[in-house]
Amino acid sequence: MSKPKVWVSRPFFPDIVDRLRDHFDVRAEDEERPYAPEEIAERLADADAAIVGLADRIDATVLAQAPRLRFVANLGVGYNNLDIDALTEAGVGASNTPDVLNETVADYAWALMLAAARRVGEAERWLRDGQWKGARFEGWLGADVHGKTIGILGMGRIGQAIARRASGFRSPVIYHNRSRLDAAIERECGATYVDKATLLARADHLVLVLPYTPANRHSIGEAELKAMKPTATLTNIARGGIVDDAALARALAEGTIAAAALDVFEGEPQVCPALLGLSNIVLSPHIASASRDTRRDMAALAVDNVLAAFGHGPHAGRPPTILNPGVLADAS
Ligand code: 8YV
Repeated sequence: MSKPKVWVSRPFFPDIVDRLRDHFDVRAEDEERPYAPEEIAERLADADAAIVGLADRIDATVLAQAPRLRFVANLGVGYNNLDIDALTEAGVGASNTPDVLNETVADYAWALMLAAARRVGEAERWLRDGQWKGARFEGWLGADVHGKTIGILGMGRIGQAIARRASGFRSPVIYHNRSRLDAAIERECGATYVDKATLLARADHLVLVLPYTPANRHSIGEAELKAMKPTATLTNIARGGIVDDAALARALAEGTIAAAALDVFEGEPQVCPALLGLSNIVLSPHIASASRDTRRDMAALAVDNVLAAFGHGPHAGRPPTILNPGVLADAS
């Protein structure tokens, strides 16, 4: 009997992809690029499973052309590229990669927050540019992070990991989230719940960790930036589109807030040109989860989900991080 087919939409750790080969006929791309919907549909036409990334949109139109598809594993915790309702409707299971990246992403949120506050990127560019001619006692003044109020918008598991790190900096943490955390978790993270207006007004360093939904688009725009302290920094490691990038560029140019750091952009890999011209912003190409160990863990989790969905591996029959488990119940 021929093996089921799995499409792997980007190259990653060959030893991890190889774990699929005993059970699947693997079609793995050897180039990482965004695929047009027609290209995805063409690749899924005879696929039973797929491992995709955030640039690969799987929606009802694609699914209508993928009659054999039973499972899609997303290489990321955020899954706004997947239409979960359409997948469920089509009887296709879907998984993401939660938890394995929490600590790595939290480390990076602090790296960006510190870099924005202490002007690391700007100072490095200046030095490399040969401009360091002598010391200036009053040069390069940035903002402290220790002892300052850290604000977190979106308090899931990554937000909580960011909050826990604040105790070493003796920084109080305030947060806002759709739903308030249990008191025990608040205590463990040292975080105090506030409404969004208070969060914006009181945070010295605001970090965004919201999942992307259409309702969250431009959660931080002109009005929210104006509500922040002029000395504050803003860090976005969540999703492009949560911040109105054009409004942020204006706010940074006009001194509405002091500095920002973005790892994600609306329409990435395109970056709002107005941001590129500013010195008081740190920009990185969506790398918050990119430590060697964590990217391997994410890849392994995606592979485990696919294997499990087809009855293989230690989780046979129970994909460990399935997003729509009802699909399996319906299939059994
Ligand atoms: C990406 C992320 O998955 O997990 C997420 O939601 O945004 C990242 O970890 C990563 O950039 C791989 O595309």
